[in-house]
Amino acid sequence: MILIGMLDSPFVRRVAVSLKLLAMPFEHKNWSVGKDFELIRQFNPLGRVPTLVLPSGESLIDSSAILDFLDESAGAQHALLARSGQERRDALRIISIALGAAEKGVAQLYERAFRPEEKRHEPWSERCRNQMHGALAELDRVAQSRGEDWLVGGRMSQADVTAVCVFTFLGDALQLSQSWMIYPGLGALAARCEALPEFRSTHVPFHQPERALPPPPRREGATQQRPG
Ligand SMILES: N[C@@H](CCC(=O)N[C@@H](CS)C(=O)NCC(=O)O)C(=O)O
Repeated sequence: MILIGMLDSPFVRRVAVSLKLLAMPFEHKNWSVGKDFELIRQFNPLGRVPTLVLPSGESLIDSSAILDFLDESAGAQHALLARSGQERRDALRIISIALGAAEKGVAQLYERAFRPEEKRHEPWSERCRNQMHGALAELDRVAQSRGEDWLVGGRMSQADVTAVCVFTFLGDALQLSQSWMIYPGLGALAARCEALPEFRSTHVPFHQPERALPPPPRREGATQQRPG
């Protein structure tokens, strides 16, 4: 299997961590949604990551669909998400809140990365920031209520993987240096997970994506953007 996308994306990373937890070997293509947009579009008409290419050549699109396939392949005993019942509902609630926080974080980043300065709209970014913090506060409340336990059930699940990938991403990408103090429950869970080899080997520094749109006219003395 080939996993397409940079690991600084929480969506890509939660798939990479899951592949490793499920002991499924894969090749990784570290392609950027900025500079490698056209290459990614050959496998995913949306030009988004993660995309998982199966040995048959079939491309799976969207992290949730990919994880669904991985769980099905792993079998119910190893799957990272319960198949039914309260545990599944609780995990899906946490995962949806975490993915929502990630989307709101990405929206803030793209406002900076893909929009010229004069077209940025601060009230929109402010709304995204509030939504992101609302989601993180709820995840933190759940984490604190679980104490030393995993977020759902008696073992690590997709809820933990996704919540931690998102929390670490937002801390790195939006420089939320205080995030471990503001969200101590999530911080403790992240510390526990990030120490594991599956997380350590997939943690990379955040790179701002390079704009995939036509570049703006060059200004005298303008500094060059780092490739994403
Ligand atoms: N719902 C998607 C979200 C994936 C996503 O937003 N990926 C970002 C990278 S962090 C992306 O591909 N951005 C490029 C774009 O949307 O144009 C998933 O869970 O896979």
